[in-house]
Amino acid sequence: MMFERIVILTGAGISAESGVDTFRDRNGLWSKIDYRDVATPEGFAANPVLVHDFYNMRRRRIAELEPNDAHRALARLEREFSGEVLLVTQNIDDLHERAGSTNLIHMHGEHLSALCAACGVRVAWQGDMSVETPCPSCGAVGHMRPDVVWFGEMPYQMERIYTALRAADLFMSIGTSGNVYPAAQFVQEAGRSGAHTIELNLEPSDTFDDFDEAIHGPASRVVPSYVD
Ligand code: BJW
Repeated sequence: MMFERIVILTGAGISAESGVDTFRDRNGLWSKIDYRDVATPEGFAANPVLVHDFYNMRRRRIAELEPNDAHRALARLEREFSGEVLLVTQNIDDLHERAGSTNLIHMHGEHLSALCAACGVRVAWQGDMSVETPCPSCGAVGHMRPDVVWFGEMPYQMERIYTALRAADLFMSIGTSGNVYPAAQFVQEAGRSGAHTIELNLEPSDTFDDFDEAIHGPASRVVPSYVD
């Protein structure tokens, strides 16, 4: 099949073989900590220290990790493909960028970015954050938070994503359980507009039935083999 416009959705599974924790696997993050405590605005309001600790720990861990063959295969695809490739990741890690992808949307935010809840500014962020961290823009104290999208919040760049999904002729979903909306609906949106849809995941996801085709196995094997 010849394709011209590809949209790729990635989730935690693509980074699992690099050492990043997934969320809903047996030993995933949500088996160790209640998502309501660390991934909702209400959790942050109730216990910001816990939430900062959770993200500081993950920010430090991700800095030690490297992209794997699946990240590299997608960067290669973007570089060598004659049409358009848009990569939409739910991941907050920067492993796609470090592998070389450039046309990339972090729909659930980024671990290397901070958001000031007082003035709305988003700033690049490297080190730990705490309730005492002042906002570098407005100076307010106690309002800095990780620039990530929690449950109940609107993911980033939805208009651009839906426009690309409607124009796509191939939609690939890689390493995501299909549990979280609106990302879980992207396959239907792309399929309705005529795209061929394929799932590449360790196991059938919750939205497996919505795809035209599926290849199951570890991302570092199935992604390079499909893309190259
Ligand atoms: C491998 C592998 C290997 C392992 N190789 N594969 C109905 C409609 C619309 C919304 C809702 C709805 N019902 C409920 C909602 C609201 C809610 C929601 O979805 N709740 C569900 C629990 C039901 N959604 C929201 O609140 C979202 N906002 C929203 O909907 O706004 C309104 C809106 C409406 C309509 C249009 C637009 C907007 C916001 C969701 C925010 C999610 N935030 C988190 C945290 C981000 C920051 C952080 O990282 O801490 O995002 S939660 C977490 O889940 C994180 C992930 O990005 C996200 C998805 O997880 P992912 O990536 O799929 O990971 P896992 O662990 O679930 O799956 C890993 C997969 O990989 C597994 O299948 C493995 O098998 C596989 N795997 N190893 C290949 N080696």
